[in-house]
Amino acid sequence: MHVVYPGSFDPFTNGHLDVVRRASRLFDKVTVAVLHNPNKLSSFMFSVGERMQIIRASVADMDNVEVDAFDGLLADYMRARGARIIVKGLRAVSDYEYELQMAHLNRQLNPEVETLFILAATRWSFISSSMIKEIARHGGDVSRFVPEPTLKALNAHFGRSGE
Ligand code: COD
Repeated sequence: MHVVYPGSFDPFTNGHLDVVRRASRLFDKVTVAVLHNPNKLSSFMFSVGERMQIIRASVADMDNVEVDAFDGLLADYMRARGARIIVKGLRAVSDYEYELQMAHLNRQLNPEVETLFILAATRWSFISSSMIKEIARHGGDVSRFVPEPTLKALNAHFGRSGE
């Protein structure tokens, strides 16, 4: 079965990587779908191309994982790809309300689609992309929270050597 794991991934963290790995063990094919937000007001740190590159390098050891980009509605992207399962990660109750709303709306927009939730690994359940950016922005060490390609990209973004 083909599943789609959508997100902003700005940037890709060990929490995201863990969800991809768990999904890749459960399903035949996993598409990591990166939100391409053409809205110029969007505050993504990394371009969609950079985010895709980081993810591709991070998931290179998993044969059944591909990386793609989408814009517009996820429900339409699912239709276009002929995929019926959205995979999401859940960290805490606070994620649940937002994810529940999106899952119901996506089902309304595309009744063929089901959303499945994978529980975050305990050790990564407190990580979010926004916290990683904040720590990195202030010079903190995020190396244990993100894959190597993300670390390199953050160092490059902030003009650090990465040593
Ligand atoms: N451990 C496990 N899972 C995690 C972790 C972690 N540490 N951190 C994040 N996750 C999960 C999130 O819960 C989420 O499921 C996924 O990983 C991606 O997270 P983010 O933060 O990178 O991505 P989001 O939440 O900003 O992505 C939102 C979407 C892009 C999925 C959403 O905005 C969307 O579908 N947009 C398209 C427009 C659309 O269709 N809108 C209507 C929806 S009803």
